[in-house]
Amino acid sequence: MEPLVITVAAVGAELTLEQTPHLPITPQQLGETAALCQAAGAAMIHVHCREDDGRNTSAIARFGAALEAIRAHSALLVQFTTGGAIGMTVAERTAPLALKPDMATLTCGTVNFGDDVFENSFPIMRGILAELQRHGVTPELEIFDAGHLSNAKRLVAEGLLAFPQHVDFVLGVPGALDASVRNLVFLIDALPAGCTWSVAGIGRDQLPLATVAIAMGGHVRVGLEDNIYYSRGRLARNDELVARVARIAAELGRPLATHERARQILRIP
Ligand code: KMH
Ligand code: ZN
Repeated sequence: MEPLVITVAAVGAELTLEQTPHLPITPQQLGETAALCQAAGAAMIHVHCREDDGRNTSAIARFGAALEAIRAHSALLVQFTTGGAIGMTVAERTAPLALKPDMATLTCGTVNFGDDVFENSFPIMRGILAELQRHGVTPELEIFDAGHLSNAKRLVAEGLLAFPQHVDFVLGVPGALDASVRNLVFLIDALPAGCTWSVAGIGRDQLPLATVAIAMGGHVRVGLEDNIYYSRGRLARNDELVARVARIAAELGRPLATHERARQILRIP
């Protein structure tokens, strides 16, 4: 089986320090987290940025400082969010792409997100895709719901995207597709030939879906953005979540991808 690419989604846009003290808020903390997660077995970091007071930001200066700190402390591939936070404009969501990270997300459809709506209409997706292409940044297609894969296929039919792509199934968001093995298998079966995939289970579904992905030859995203607990009632650190996936992979005989190997697997030029 192909080596396992572990991505750490370290902070997200919504969590607060009241929920967990382990969030990397500053660029320096993101850099230190990157170093710890690389040592634990990660090959890529998914990046959102915060101001010092914890508020989400799309400021290019903050993403630039984060990129510099991550690269100073680690060799991890750097994947920027273009999902940002609820309510952000396409211009805000895509501004950091000018820094040319290794990869960036493209959420492939609108979805309920708790009590909010995470809006990704076709004009929004086309706008983000145009910016990804303008800056030569490789997309990771984020699939929160079954119809999102159909939307990605429509973008391909429009000539805006070509398969194969790397796809991340984000399962278990309140308001989107449940994080079941049955749903994961259904989605994998609907993938165009040659696509690679990873899974990001939300909350308590993170660990079982990661384990299934290791066994099936997929890849794994873990981290506080998706799940803040190590076990019931016990808050996690990002590197502990990565280390646990690495240990399970070792038990199952699945080697880990280095950042160089991950670049090949994810088709990052
Ligand atoms: N914060 C969510 C609304 C992504 O990073 O691409 C969107 C999100 C997705 O986190
Ligand atoms: Zn994110």
